[in-house]
Amino acid sequence: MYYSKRIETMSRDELSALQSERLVNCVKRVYENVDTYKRKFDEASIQPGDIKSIEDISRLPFTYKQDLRDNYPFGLFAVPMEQVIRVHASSGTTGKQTVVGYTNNDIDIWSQCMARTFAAGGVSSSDIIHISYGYGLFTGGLGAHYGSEKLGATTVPVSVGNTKRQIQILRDFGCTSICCTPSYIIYIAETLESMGLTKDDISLRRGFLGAEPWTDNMRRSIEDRLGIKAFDIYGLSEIMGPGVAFECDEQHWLHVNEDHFYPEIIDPETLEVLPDNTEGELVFTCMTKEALPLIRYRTRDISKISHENCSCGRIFVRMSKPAGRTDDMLIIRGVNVFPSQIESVLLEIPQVSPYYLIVVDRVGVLDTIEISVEIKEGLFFDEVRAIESLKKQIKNAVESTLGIAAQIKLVPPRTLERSEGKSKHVIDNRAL
Ligand code: DLL
Repeated sequence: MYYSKRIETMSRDELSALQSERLVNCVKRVYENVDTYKRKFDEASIQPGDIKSIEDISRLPFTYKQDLRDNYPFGLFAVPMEQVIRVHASSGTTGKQTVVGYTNNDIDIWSQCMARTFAAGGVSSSDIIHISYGYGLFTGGLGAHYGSEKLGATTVPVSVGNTKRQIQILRDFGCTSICCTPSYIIYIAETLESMGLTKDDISLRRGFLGAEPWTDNMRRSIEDRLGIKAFDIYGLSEIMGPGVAFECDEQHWLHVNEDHFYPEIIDPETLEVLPDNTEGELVFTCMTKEALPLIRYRTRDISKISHENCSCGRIFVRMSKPAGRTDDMLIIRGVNVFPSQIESVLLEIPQVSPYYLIVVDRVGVLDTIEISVEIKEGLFFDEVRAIESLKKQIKNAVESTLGIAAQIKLVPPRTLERSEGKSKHVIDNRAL
């Protein structure tokens, strides 16, 4: 199903023409209204008139998270404050919050992008959408909320917390779709089971899960456990919030809302733009945003893009499930390791749950890595031999995938911290 079929299925030539027109306008707007961009363009000896089509985009300078911090809170806004009707902020782990703003039109486009996301997953106005992303400065709750209303679905603004009450609402209201992080839906499934209920006691059919990396293995396990189809949704506050990219029925890579956000993949070292199917850092340009139109924003997210046709008929380019962030990558004894790789390994092992915590430390000059893994309910924790052999199995699997030796610690069910929003999988004591 489409929300805006004409746009989502237009020809590549038509789309390029639209992108060119939008980019040319956007570059002019930022040059005239945002001091930082005027300076960046002048330094790069680029005048707005030099940008004539979307092909010229690679001539433009990049924008960094630091630019938002340096201009905290509203310094990169391209419109006067009386036109800004909403702000959100993302906390991040270091430094000041990043503040983002929206005009009336920006909120309308954001809602459309989220409505496309829901429609692509088969949701219509007859569905009831339960929203468990946080409401507030985080973009998840209100982003999904406005999209659900735009589509005409019945919107249930639950926000995070009180999981038992969430389950009661899911049951009593007959909610058919849910929006939350992948880690929170696993916690919901676990709580449902601990209440003596099964997936047959709720009416959920679809989940729109995102805001953190998750693997296809995790998707399969969520789908089986809750009897739903689970769609990945991607976005970031700086560009808009959820709704930058979404999965269609194929569940294979995410379509970027390419009429509004132009994606590029670059090599983070050489800054060169990379061809299709090559992994690198995602960069976005917001061609239609009014309040905060960022140019070539370096997301730090690692992905690849493909222009291959999709059987769903959408023209929009697809990005692979983000594998993590360049700043999440752990370098352990010189080997690059992403938490998502460890998660993939663990999910192949039926005796363990998807909860894990990676602790990295340094003893002398040597990095150490310990992975605490929760075993599944019902396993006998007192059988020493079984435990030792499970530990060995995990250790070997991690070693053969990542090429590094890790200490494995098995912990009883329900002992690692649960998260209602984005989960934290890594403690790196080396940085302390
Ligand atoms: O997390 C927006 C969002 C809300 C997306 C709800 C999807 C659903 P921020 O808090 O600014 O915004 O965090 C953005 O989260 O740069 C990625 O590193 C990560 N991220 C978001 N979605 C995904 C995903 C929201 N589907 C940062 N897969 C991004 C992997 C994701 N990482």
